[in-house]
Amino acid sequence: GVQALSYVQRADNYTNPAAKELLLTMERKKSNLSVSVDVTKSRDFLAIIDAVGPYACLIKTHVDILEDFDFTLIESLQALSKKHDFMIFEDRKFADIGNTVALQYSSGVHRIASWSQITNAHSVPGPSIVAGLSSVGLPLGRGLLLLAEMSTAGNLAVGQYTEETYQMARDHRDFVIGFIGQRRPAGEGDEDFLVLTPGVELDVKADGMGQQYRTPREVILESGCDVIIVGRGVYGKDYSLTEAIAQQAERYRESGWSAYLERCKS
Ligand code: BMP
Repeated sequence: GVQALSYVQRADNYTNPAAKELLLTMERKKSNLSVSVDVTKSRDFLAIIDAVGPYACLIKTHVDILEDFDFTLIESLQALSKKHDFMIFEDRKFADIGNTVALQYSSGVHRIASWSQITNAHSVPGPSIVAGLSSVGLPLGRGLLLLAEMSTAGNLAVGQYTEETYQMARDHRDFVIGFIGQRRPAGEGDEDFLVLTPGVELDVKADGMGQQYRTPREVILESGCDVIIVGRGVYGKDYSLTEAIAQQAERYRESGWSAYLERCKS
C-alpha cells in the first residue's frame, strides 16, 4: 500500500498541484508537521508562525478567529510562507450548498481561495459541495480535504458517513486530495489520499472541551496518517515565548518525522 512509499514517491500519484507541492515540501523540510495557529490577534498569529515556520510543512489557519483581520495580514502570511517554505491551509470547514460555498470560498472579507492552497469541507451536504468549491478552486490549482472523521468525543462522522465521504473523494480525485481523519482508509490499495490528522499532543490526552489527543507515533505509524496537525501542544498559553514555541515545534517535527521513517522501514 501507499503507506510504505516515501512522500516524494507519492507526489507522482497526484495531478493536483497543491497535493504534489505538499508532498514535496514535506520531503524537502523533513516535516510532516502542520501547526494550527488558533489565536485572536494578528501580532501573535504572525509571531507564532515566524517561530514555527522552519519546522512546519503546512500552517493551518482559522482566519475568522482574528479580531483585527485585514487583508494586509494575508500578505504578511504569504511572505512568511516564502521565507520558511511552508504551505497554507485555511481550516474553513465549508458545510453549505454548492452555490453558497462557492461564494464563501471566493468572496467576503477573507477571499480564501485567493491565498489558501488547501481548504476543507464537511461532506454532510453531499457531492454538490465539492462541485461548488471545485468551480472556484480547481482553476486556481487548489486542493480540498473532506472531513471523514473528527477528533472530538461523541462526533457523528463515523461508519457509513465516513465510508460515503471516502466515496465522494474518489469521485472527484482532481480536486479532493484527501481527508481530515484519524486513520488511513482501510483497503485503500493503490489509491492515494492524503490523511491529515488533528488531535495530536505529546503531553496530555484531552482538553476538557471534548478534544481527544493521540501521539504522533500513534497517528503516523499505527494509523497510517500523513500529517500531524498540532495547535496548543506547540504554542501553549503564553504566545510571547517564541523561543519555547520554536523548540516545541521542533519536538513535534522530530516526533512525526521519526514515526514516518519507521513506517517506511516496516
Ligand atoms: P489543538 O491541537 O489545539 O487541539 O487544535 C486542533 C485544531 O484542529 C483546531 O484548529 C481544530 O479546529 C482542528 N480540528 C480538530 O481539532 N479536530 C477535528 O476533527 C478537525 C479539526 O479541524
